[in-house]
Amino acid sequence: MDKSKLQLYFIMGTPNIGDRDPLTVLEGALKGGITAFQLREKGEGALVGAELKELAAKCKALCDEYKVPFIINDDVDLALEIDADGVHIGQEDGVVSEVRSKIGPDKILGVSTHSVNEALTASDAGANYVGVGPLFETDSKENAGAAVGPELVKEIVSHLPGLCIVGIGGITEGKASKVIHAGASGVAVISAIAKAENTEEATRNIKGRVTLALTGVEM
Ligand code: 3NM
Repeated sequence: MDKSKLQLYFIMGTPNIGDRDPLTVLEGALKGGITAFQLREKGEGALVGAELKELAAKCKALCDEYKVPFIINDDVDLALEIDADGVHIGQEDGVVSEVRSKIGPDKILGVSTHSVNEALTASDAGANYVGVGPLFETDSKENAGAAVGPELVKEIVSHLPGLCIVGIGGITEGKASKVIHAGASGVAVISAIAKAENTEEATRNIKGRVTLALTGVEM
């Protein structure tokens, strides 16, 4: 896949944003320069059924306006129904090769991984990119496990140099460049954008750090 689409990958669901409007938060992030978006409705109060479908369709329309890929977490059927650009699954959410067969060759398929072996298996089974984490401590995912640090990204890159990797878990503006320097194509964040007071500004600041780290011109 086009690695540049992973530079700043925003993940959000309604449980991450309190009583704010998800489309307002998403639009702020799009204006600030996110390069991909994943709708992840998980946890207490998460939308399901018709409400989830309605929100997903609206998020897709907004992402389309900004030409940013729209990815759905876990729900392969919903992704197909609303013609999302891709799906992201965890280790427990299905067999990667089966999901690939179901969505066809053109949609983006991302897989959460936590070791070199998992990354290799996902890549062989047809993943376009892998998420690697949690790199730092995070409150956004239940049972995320212990922070593994950017070293795991480095290790996976050394074994699988061609693989698109996005670092995830506790990434903030201050930590983004460490993740890129470890060899990731980009950073995936929930809180650093979803919980920011000014969504657009926070997004722009993280994007700036990522871009500088990728071009190697930071001081
Ligand atoms: N997956 P925040 S960590 C959704 O390690 C998710 O696979 C992770 O949220 C993994 O940016 C995580 O707020 C939560 O830490 C990321």
